Amino acid sequence: MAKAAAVKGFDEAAWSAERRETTFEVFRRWGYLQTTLDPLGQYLPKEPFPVAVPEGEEDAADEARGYYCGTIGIEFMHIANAEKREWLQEQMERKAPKVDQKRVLTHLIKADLFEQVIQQRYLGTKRFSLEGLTVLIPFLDRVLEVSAGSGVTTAVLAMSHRGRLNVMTNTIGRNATDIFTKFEDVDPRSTMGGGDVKYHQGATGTYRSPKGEEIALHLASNPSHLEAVDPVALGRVRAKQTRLEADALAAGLSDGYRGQKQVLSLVMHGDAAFAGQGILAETLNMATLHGYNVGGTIHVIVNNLLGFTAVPEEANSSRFATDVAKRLPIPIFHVNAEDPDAVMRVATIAAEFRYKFGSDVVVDLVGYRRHGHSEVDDPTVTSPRRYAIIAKTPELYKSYAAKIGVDATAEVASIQAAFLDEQKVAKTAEHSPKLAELPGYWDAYHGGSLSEQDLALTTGIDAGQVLELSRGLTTYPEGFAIHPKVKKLYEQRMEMAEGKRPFDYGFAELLAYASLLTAGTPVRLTGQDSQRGTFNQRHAVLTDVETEAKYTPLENIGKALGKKQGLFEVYNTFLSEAAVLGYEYGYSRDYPETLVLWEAQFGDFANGAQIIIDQFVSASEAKWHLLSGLVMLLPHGYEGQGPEHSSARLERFLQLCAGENMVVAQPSTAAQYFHLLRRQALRSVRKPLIVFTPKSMLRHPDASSELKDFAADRFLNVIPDASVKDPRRILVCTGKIGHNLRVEREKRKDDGIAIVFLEQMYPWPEDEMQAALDMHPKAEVLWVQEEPANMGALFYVMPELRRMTRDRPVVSIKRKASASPATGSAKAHELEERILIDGAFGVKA
Ligand SMILES: Cc1ncc(C[n+]2csc(CCOP(=O)(O)OP(=O)(O)O)c2C)c(N)n1
Repeated sequence: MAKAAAVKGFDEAAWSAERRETTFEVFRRWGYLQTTLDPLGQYLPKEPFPVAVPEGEEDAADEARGYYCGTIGIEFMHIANAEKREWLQEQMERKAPKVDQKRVLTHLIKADLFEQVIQQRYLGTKRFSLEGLTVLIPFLDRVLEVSAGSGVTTAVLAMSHRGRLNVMTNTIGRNATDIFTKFEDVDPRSTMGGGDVKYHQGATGTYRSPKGEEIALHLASNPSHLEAVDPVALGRVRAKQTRLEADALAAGLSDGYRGQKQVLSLVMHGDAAFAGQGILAETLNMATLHGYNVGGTIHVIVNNLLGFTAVPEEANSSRFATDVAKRLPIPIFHVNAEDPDAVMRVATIAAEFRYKFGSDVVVDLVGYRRHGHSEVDDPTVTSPRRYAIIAKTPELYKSYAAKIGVDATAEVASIQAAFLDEQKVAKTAEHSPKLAELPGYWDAYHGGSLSEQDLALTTGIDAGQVLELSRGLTTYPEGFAIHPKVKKLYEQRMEMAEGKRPFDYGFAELLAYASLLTAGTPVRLTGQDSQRGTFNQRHAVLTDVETEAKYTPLENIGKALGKKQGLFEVYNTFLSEAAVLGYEYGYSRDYPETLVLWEAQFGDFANGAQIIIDQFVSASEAKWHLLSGLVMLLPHGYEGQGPEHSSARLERFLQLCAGENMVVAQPSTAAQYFHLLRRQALRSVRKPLIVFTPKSMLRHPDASSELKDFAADRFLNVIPDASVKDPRRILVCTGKIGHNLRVEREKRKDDGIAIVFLEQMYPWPEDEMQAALDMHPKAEVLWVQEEPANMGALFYVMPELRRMTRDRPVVSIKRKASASPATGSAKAHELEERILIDGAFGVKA
């Protein structure tokens, strides 16, 4: 070095700073590989750097090692944004800030003793203990403290089984007695056939920071299916943010980000689940998308390096369970969970980062699992070495108290006594407490059965209103270069409104939205290509052919008509079903006033979201008393497009129906669709609505409607057929096949056939169907469906029809049972349909 300095003009300080910087760059990029993360020293051994440290830079290397190779590892050099990288670097390359160690210790004691009291008093029950990762409790406390200081007033938290009861008590602030009462299971009769296990239920509470700031906390109810709750939580956050934003807007206070700054999204994960479940990867992809952004989610991996009995090398192909998060330009922290001070430091940086940059951030808390997967499971069978180490590892509060030099004996005794007291109270409690209380905006809505008001509801609008709304719907700015085809369509829509042309589905739908929006109901519609509509039918968003600028008439309909309006959102979603449906379900949970709709591109693809349908949409009222008015739009119909573009699997939805849990409908005309959507929004009951929507029928003359149809009182659950007298047969059907049968009847001039449309399948429209059947008491009854015998509504409808017709025979016409929903050949499809229709008219094939 001395030699180099002798060269004339050589700036030694700059040269040395550059060498130091180069050395630091190596540690910033690769330091996380040389951290000590597994507290038990078994997994995640140090790995050599892929790049050598520059020679002669030992001092700089030592300093950098101190920042990047201790008990905190950070992956952040994949973030292209220099401001974010530099900010993170600054946080890491400085002395660790002071930690309120006594507060941390208290939380650690509470976390461990809560588990120990359950273990003592309810031996042999599952609780999915947090022991081995009790640092989660002070971690959450710190995140919330920093967040409260940054202006957060509400947080939605989600997590699976691990440590959930602990978080409910020690973070959310649920009375421990309530939790213990669940172990007592004192009131089984109240939940027969419904309810849920204690470690799935939601909870609400309040966080109070040391300075007295408060955050309303909501822990989302979740099912066993790991990670399924992730998008649901984010959707809930978005709804809460949108509500705040709408309130701010109304008060003239909106800055566009108020909601995001005030509502925090925090999701906890198991390590194996984070690495394994695709819905998590889908959820990560929402981070910055316009329709899904929530201003950053703090993801926390409660990482015990085990997934049931699986070890890390069985759980993920890469070094860390978190590697899937590298799809995003966000920091990933790994921290040894047995170093609470380091964990507090990471909590602070993570919460500040989320707030400062509105970005996701991942924190991987690496600890262990003191017991088996559940407490009734013996882990020494599969992980004997790890559990031998665990047996010798003291509780964290003990080692931490020793480290900070505090005698915690008295505090331990008093915390233990408090939990034991609460347990005693639980033993004598008479009823299970309700774990979730709904916010005030749910007051106007109810579950269970339809109210009188719902039954009396009318949804029609008169011709004057149709005309006015249609003007708003077809107005766009002057100079906007609209596509000639869309221009023509918009002109045709005005002709529909003027009664010169029948209404098609696409316009009837927009008319329903327009009528709701201008009466103050917000509407949120999402789905792949939903702005235009997969079948080119909607055109809710216009594209300027010269600039590609977008214009959405429904966003501006209030302005166009000189009225107030509700918020209209329509998004083309990314290519996901599970996460997107989960998100919209979550949104509907926190915004019951909004008509929330998710549209599948083709109905079949909804099976990619099956967990959300089974675990949330159909069952949340029964399990958690939680309601949703979510609408699923599922294009359905046999049109020769092959196995995956025909069936929305009607049978599966009908099989999920019981106890008035949801509504399943297939409106056969444009106006019926209009009334159904309005009914869904205007009812006071909140039930998910599954709508089987048309494809080729979107513009079919038989499915179109007249102006007067929009003025009808309401949606008809059954459309009877009074067009024929004394028919020999009543064909009962739903959807597209009914129109085909009508066309056939016309062709054959056969007036011996009545065609009855079942428009609402569930709840079964008993009275309306009885009336439709009684209209033609001598006719034989046939159920006709396009689906094969093992699919469609057959299994559901036949017993109902048989019961209702008593002495009249009921038979069915359908395709023969098949493993695949539909043929791949368009010609075979036509042939099958011919046979079906001939059968319905009584012609032998
Ligand atoms: C989708 C899904 N598949 C399988 C299971 C069964 N299961 C329950 S917990 C668990 C292991 C989870 O491991 P991890 O995510 O690491 O969380 P931990 O229990 O270790 O905290 C498994 C496989 C499940 N609940 N959900």
